[in-house]
Amino acid sequence: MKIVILTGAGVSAESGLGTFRDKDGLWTKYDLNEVATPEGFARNPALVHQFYNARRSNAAGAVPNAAHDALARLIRTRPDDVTLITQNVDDLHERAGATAIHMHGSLFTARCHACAATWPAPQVMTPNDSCPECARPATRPDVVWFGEMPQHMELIHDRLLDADLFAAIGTSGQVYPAAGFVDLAREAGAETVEINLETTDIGGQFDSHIVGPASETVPVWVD
Ligand code: BV8
Repeated sequence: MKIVILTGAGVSAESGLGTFRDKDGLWTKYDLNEVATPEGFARNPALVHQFYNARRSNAAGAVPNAAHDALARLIRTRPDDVTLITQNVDDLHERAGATAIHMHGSLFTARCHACAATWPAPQVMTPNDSCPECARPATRPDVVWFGEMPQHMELIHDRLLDADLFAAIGTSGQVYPAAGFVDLAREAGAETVEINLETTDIGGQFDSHIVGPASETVPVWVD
């Protein structure tokens, strides 16, 4: 049985990392147009680096929770059946021992927007850092901003169309194309389950719902 899992910020919430759209979420503190778009970066790279430096530091200090551990356990026991896709840019799935497809990139990778080279991100990035490949002062966090193409979409598309079971864990279903993955999975005839604190705006697309905090619901669902 082929299982495709999509995670969002809710899976890292109990590790102390902020979500985006919950009460006092990140988008209530920052204007996403200023810190999560190429235009915002062009206008004020220092603000964008400050936003991601703070999140990189929080993520580095966070610890995977029982949901990350349970997903890593599932992948370890069924490596050929499970595809884990995450919208998150933290590395908690990896630190729990799972391999995840990062469709929105990673806080821990830097990229050169001149030559597209990538390298492990330093703890603190500034607009004056120069690219280790081409030496131009053109570095950015390797994350996918609004208006940019998410990463690994072909692979993701193939896995969704081959899914027998699709689970969306801790995501509000507000951001595309991730919010449309459940439709692709349903097209493939997959059974679909939404695991969240609440039923989301796309909740009607799922066959079933498991409501509760991921650190409690995911280990039970996995086992
Ligand atoms: C693109 C950057 C095209 C990294 C982010 C239709 C089709 C295609 C595109 C669009 C479309 N309509 C609109 C668009 C444009 C746009 C979009 O979707 N806009 C929205 C706002 C309407 N999409 C894009 O721009 C995407 N790009 O489409 O490109 C293209 C094509 C060709 C060539 C070029 C371009 C790019 C989208 C990626 C944007 N980058 N972030 C970062 O800073 O992290 S998105 C941002 O939202 C985050 O990255 C996050 O990954 C994403 C989704 O958020 P969630 O993870 O769901 O978090 P949220 O806070 O919303 O929800 C948390 C959930 O957890 C809640 O449901 C809560 O109940 C639950 N929860 C909380 N605690 C717990 C819990 N659950 C369980 N347990 C708990 N304890």
